[in-house]
Amino acid sequence: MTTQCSLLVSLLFAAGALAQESYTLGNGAAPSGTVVPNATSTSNVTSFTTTMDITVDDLWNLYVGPVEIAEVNTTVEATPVPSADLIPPPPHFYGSQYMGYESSYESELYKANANWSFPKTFWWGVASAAYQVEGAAKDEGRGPTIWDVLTHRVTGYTVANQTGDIADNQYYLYKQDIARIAAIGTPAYSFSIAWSRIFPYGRGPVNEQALAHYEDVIDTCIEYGVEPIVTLYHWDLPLYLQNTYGGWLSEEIVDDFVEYARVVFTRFGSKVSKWATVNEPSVFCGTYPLPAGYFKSSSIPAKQQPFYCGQSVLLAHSRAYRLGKQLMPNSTIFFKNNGGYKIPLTNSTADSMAVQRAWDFGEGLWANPTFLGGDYPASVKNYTSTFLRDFTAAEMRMIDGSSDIFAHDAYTSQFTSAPDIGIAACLANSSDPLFPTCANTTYQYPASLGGWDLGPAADPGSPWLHKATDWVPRFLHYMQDTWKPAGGVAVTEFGFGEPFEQLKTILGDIRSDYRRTMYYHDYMEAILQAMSEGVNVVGTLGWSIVDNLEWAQGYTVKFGMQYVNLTTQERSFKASYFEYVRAFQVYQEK
Ligand code: GBH
Repeated sequence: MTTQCSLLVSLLFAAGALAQESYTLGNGAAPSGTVVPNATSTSNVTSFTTTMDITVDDLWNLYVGPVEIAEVNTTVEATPVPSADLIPPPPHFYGSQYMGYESSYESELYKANANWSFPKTFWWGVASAAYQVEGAAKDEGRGPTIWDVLTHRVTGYTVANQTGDIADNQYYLYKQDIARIAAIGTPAYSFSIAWSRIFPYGRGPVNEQALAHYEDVIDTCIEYGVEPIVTLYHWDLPLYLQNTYGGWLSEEIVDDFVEYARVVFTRFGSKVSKWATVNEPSVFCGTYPLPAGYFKSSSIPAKQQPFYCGQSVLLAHSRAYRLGKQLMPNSTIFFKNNGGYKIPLTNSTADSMAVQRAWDFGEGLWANPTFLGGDYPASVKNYTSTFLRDFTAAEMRMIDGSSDIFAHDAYTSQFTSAPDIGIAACLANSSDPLFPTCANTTYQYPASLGGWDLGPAADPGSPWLHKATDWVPRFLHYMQDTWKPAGGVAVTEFGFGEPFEQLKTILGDIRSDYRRTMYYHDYMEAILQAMSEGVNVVGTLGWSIVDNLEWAQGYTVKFGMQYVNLTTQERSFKASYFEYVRAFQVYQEK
């Protein structure tokens, strides 16, 4: 790309050298014109602010530095999946019963549960996200994102400073990945598009090469009979937008996001009918404030930043939704919410109040505006109205009803309770670590009940995740009863980080992922049960198609239903993948 964009920068020079980590970005008044930063040594720290024209290469060089390059860096054609790769584990290998079967031992008693079924229209598949699987960090015009900076520059942000530079190299290996999931019988693949591939600066010039790339990913899915489900934003914010106006902290992002959505919807709208705008706003808004010193700084108090982000997200999502429905009237458009089922730790009034606050500041922050009238839950509003502007009546109308389904990344559950000091005392102290939610969580029963985990723990690198599938039917009822989504509930991510999987060296051991298999087995039963009780569950997406960059955990926690040998990039199906597929083989109407 030869185009340049202007960036307003404050450069801070430390004595002796231009340490790339040491500059800060500010928003002071700036002289215009191009000023080339000059790194001559001075005895004092000085700073100046300027506007300079900056190329995508400049962005990489200044803010990220060199990236690793994969050996394979052109698109690879698929080869047939060997039939030996598609042999499921022996039936009783796990000691588990087939779903809903009355006995796992006597074959004549194998009988599916007559009350359970998935309708033909139920959609299901596996999921991924661009930065976690693609690699090809700088290739074909991709602009840097905040995650390139976090992984490359912020020491210790990820385990062993691991990056997504190469990851699973899916940018070049997608044909094989799609062929494999088709071969095992997966009808849908949910992936995200990297905003900074389409718009290297997040705004401005469009990169046709990236559009052509994703077009081929989509066409390849269709060719293999796999429905493409596309997410526009899975946390990989174009760096330029962060450094120009603070990214999601500014409502300026709304126009840029909607323009990005317009380009992608227009290009792919005839081929893709299920779209997620944003993935898990609680999580990416929760990453604000970003680490100091690497990005444009903000004067917004730290605890308020996630809510400024949230305001922008609700506006950006709902406007993109309205545009999407105009361009693609038959599409299903939604955002992906996230959070665990909140179980009151005790039956005290304080704990049930804490549970409500946890729903409000977790799912409700996004779901109440979207499904219940356009505004925040009262407890949230009570806090945010002290610093955020109100939505206008027109904005509330735009936000209300802006999701066709309730899409939830519903991995786990947690016990929820009032803070030890009480909710009122927590609310009175804005520096309390639990403020402003003022609810505590734990994964253990109280000591009086033995202190047991509510279910088996995932890898210690994912302490937030326990297998809590017993609670899934209630969770699904809760979502339907609370937010009453017209188009039903979809579990758009669920999965399990098999404990210590990264330590295993024998492929057979890795593939025999007992706990993850049990997780999928029991989770699918829980969904079938909830459906038989009247919950309108419409789809599921298992996380993940392959082991990938687990954000701060790097490659040390594995969520893949396929193992990836990161040296050879070879993939292998794990037992859990077969178990997930089997739920549909047994229960989906033909
Ligand atoms: C999903 O989030 C993501 O969409 C996906 O990218 C990711 O790979 C997958 O989960 C597996 O983790 O470490 O205690 O601060 C799931 C919801 C919310 C779970 C944030 C981890 C951090 C908890 N995530 N949470 S903690």
